[in-house]
Amino acid sequence: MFVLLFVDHSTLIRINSFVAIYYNARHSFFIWEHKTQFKGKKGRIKMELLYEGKAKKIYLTENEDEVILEYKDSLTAGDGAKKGEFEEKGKINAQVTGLIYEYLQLNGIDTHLVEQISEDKIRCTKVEIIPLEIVVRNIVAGSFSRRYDIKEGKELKEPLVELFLKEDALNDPLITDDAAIILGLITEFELSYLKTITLQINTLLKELFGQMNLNLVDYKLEFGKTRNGKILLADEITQDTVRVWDKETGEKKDKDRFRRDLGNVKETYEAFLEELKGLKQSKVSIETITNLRVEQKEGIMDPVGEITKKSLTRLGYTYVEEVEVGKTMSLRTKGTLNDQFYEDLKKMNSKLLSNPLVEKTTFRFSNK
Ligand code: ADP
Ligand code: AIR
Ligand code: ASP
Repeated sequence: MFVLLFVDHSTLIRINSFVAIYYNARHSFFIWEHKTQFKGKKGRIKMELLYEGKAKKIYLTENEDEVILEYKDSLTAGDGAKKGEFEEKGKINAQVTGLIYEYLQLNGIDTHLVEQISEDKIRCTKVEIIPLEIVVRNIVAGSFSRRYDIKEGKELKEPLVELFLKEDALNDPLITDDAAIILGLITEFELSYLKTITLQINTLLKELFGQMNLNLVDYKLEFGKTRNGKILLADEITQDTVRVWDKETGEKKDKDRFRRDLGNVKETYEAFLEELKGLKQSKVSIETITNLRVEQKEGIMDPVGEITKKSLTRLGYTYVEEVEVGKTMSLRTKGTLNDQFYEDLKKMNSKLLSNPLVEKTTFRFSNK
């Protein structure tokens, strides 16, 4: 104000318009910030919408290694063909996923969960999703029942892992392991890694849902790779992605209530979250089997192989062109398969199990 007393009229107008521009700019900046900021537990987080899917929105944050997944109230079936929604659904599913992923992490499974930042939002490690839906079936239901015309409810001899191509436009078709590998969607190593983890998750989920008096019929998982190539369980585990039936009555307690118009959808989702909240998360004993095959590197002499080949030729098997003699090992270890264990395994291999100068090792995993 003091300065204004000494300026002429035109300068005053100029100053006023600068002040107006400044305030307008600040105002729009405030609106912009308001739209894109979200107040999380640890202060404000800037969010930029990256993708909106059928059930969730993905936001980028200032941390390029993370995303925020916001769970929507929408409900779809048949790859989006049937649509519905109910209030609170997003909040329920975000919390269900949060609780289940915490339990899986407690049991050594690598997941994308960083923290639940509000009832409907989860901060996650950003991954590139492997475009495969990995389905595990314990009991015949859904598309398996229709595909092979087997009555729903039949218990399978062993849990079955099936792969589906994640492509809504094609209705997520079933894909064979070989096709997934040949199409470059996944490597043989990654497939054995993912299938092993997926079946360990089966044991963990059966235990958890068992406490809720529910049978785990089937479920779908998605995995992704971080910028550093680490494989994480991503996406969600909710009533949208599992089938669970009451152990006594067989009543369906999942999205099939919506898919098949069975009613009580919201009540079923709400009750599931309430029960899950009341459970004690415990550690479950799980073992991992690693099969190692150690072979001579390409171009390195394999004297034992040479001698064996010569002996076979002497015995009359002249058509034998080459013999490679490697060694196989099998390790049975406590705990679930995860990145930390794989890093340890590589160290065990280079320190003791093989001679990395002349030998190469392939790892394959299983649960038995
Ligand atoms: P859809 O894409 O099938 O409609 P959603 O509505 O659930 O499914 O959208 C969430 C999308 O986010 C999915 O495509 C899923 O593969 C992807 N996604 C899940 N977790 C992550 C993550 N951590 N990083 C990047 N993308 C993710
Ligand atoms: N699923 C598969 N695609 C999307 C989802 N949510 C889940 C279903 C079911 C399992 O995978 O929720 O638990 C097998 O589904 P289907 O339709 O192949 O029988
Ligand atoms: N997840 C798919 C969808 O949301 C398929 C299904 O659940 O039926 O449409």
